[in-house]
Amino acid sequence: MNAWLRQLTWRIPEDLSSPADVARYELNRALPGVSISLNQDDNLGDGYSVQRVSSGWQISGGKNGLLYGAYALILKALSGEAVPDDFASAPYYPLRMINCWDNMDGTIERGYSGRSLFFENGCFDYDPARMRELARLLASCGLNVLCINNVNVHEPAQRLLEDLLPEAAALAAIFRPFGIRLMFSVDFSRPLKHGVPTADPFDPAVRAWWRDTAARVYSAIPDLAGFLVKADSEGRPGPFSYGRNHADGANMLAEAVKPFGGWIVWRCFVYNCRQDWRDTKTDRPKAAWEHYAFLDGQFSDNVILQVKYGPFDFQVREPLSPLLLGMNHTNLAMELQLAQEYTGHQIDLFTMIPMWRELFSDLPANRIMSLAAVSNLGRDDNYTGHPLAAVNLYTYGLLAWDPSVDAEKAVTEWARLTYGFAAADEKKLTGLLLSSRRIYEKYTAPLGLCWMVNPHDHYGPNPSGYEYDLWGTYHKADRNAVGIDRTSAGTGYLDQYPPEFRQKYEDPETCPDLYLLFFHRLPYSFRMKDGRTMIQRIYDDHFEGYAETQSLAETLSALPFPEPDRAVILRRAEMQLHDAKEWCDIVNTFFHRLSGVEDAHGRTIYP
Ligand code: GCV
Repeated sequence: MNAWLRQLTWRIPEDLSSPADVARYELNRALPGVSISLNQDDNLGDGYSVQRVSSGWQISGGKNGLLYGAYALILKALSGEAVPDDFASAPYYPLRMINCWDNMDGTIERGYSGRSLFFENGCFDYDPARMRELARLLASCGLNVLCINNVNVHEPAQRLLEDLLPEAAALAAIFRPFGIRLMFSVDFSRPLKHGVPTADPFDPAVRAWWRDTAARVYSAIPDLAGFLVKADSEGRPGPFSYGRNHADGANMLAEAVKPFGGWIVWRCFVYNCRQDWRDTKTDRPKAAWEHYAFLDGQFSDNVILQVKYGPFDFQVREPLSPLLLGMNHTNLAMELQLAQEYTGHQIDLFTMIPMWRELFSDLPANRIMSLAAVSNLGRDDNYTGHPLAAVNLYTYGLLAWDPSVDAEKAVTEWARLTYGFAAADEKKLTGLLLSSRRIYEKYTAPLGLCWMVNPHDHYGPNPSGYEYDLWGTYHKADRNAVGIDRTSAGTGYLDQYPPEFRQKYEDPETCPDLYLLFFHRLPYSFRMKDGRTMIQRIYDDHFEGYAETQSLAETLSALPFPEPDRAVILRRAEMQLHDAKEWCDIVNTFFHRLSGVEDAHGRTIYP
C-alpha cells in the first residue's frame, strides 16, 4: 500500500542508479506509450520545467529536478485533472528534512505506525523493495533529507559512524537515486568511548576525533547531508558539561564536516527538565531564547539551528518560538512534528497544514533556510498507522517545497490522489480533514493552555497530570483563575518577541482567544470578546468538540473508503470518539469542581 501513490502498483527495480533512471522508469510505467524526453540542465538544481511537445513531453531539470518533474507530471496525469501544456517549479528550501526517531532495537520514540522502518534487534533490518517504495513516496512530495535514527541516540546507534557504517552506506545507496540524502543523529560524547578523555569541544584531541570520524563517514557516504544533534537536552550530553556554549559545540562539529559539504543541524530544544513545581521564577517557554539568542551570528555557516515551532513542545496551539523571529544572523530550520505525540497518536484525526499556515502567517518564509519534521512513518502497511495521517506527510512535502502552498488545495490534491472520490465525497473528506485540528483543540486543553494530557504517554486527558512534575509545564488552575501571566508583569516571556508580536498578545482584552491562557492568568469570570465568560467558553468548546467528533465519525463511516483503509479508519474513529468524550467530561468536570460555576445551558457536567 503506497498511500497517495497507490496507483503506482509496480515495484521499482533495484538496478536504477540515478534520478534520471528512476524518472524514466516511472514515466514509462505510469504513462505507457507516451514519449517523454529528459533534458538535464544543472542550472535548474532541484527545479524543473515540463512542456508538451509535438512528440509527447519534455522534462528539463537538474539532476534531481528531472525526478521531481517526472513525479509532478505523473501525479497531475493520475489525478484526473487536465495537465497544463507547460509548467515549472523549484523548491523554496534546499533542505526538506524528515527526522525519524527510530531506535536500533526496532522501537520508534513517539511512533504510532508500528516498528522501525530500518532497524530491529540492534541491527539494520529492512526490505530493500519497501525502502525504494518509501523513497518514491518521499521524492514524490519533494522531500530530500532523511535522518534515520533517533535524536536520543541509544546504543548501538552510535555505531552508525563506526562498524555499522557499511550497512548505513548500503541504505544510503538505495535512497540516492531518489535524490534523498541520509543524515545521522550523533552522540556529542562519543569520543569518550574511543579513548579520548573528554568531549570538550575546545580540546584538540576531540576536534581531531570528530575530523577523522567525519572523513571516514564521508568516504563511505560522500553525499551524507550531515549530523543532527540533540545536546544538553533531556539528559543528552553536550558542551555545557565542559563550560562551553552551544556555538562552541556546534562549530566544532561543523569544522569536521565542512570539507565534505556537510551540515550540522543543531536542535534548540534545551530547557530545565528537572524543574521544581514550587519554583515560580523559571518559565519553560523562555528557555530556548535564553540559551541561544545571545549567540546569534556566532555559528558557522554550515550550522543550522533547528527550532521547534513553539516554545514548549509540539502542543496543539503554541505561539511561534521567539527564536525564529529573533536570530537574524543564524541559519534556522523550523521543526514540525508529523508524529502525533500530543495531537492524538494517529488515532484521532489531526490534519496539520492549517496550523502550519498560521505559523507561516507570523513567520516570513525567508526567516528560515529549511524545514524539518519528525516522521510519522513506521512499518505498518500504510506507513502512517492511520491512513488519513498520510495527508500530513504529503502536505509537509508540499509546504517544504513551497511555503505559500494553499492548505485546501494541498489537502484536496492528497485526497484526490489517494481515494479519487466523486466530487461531493471528496469535498466532505477534505472538509473534515481541514476542520480536524480545531475539533481536536476544542475537546482537549482549552484556549492555549496546553499540557493536560496523560504524562509521558501523551494520549488522553489528565488535567493535573503534569502539575506537580519536573517538566515546567504548569497551568496553576485554582478556584478563581487559570494560566500563567507571561507578560512583562509576569514571567516576562512575551518580552522576548518583537514589538508588533508583543502588542498582539499582551493585553488580554485584545489577545486572540485561542492564545489567551498561553499568555495570561485570568479569572473564570473573564469576559471573552463575544461576551461569554471564560469558563462558559471552556464548557462550550468542549461540548462542541465532542459533538463535532460525533459528526466527524458519521461522515467518515458514510464515505466509500476502500478496504483495508475503511476498517482501520472506522476503528480509529470509534477510539477518537471515546477519547473526545473522556476529554470533554474530564476537562469540564475539572473546571466545574474548581470554579463551582454551572453551565449556562444546563448540560451534563459530572460532579
Ligand atoms: C526525542 C519531547 C518528547 C521526546 C522527544 C523530545 C525531543 O520531550 O516527548 O520523546 O525526544 O521531545 O524533541 O527531543
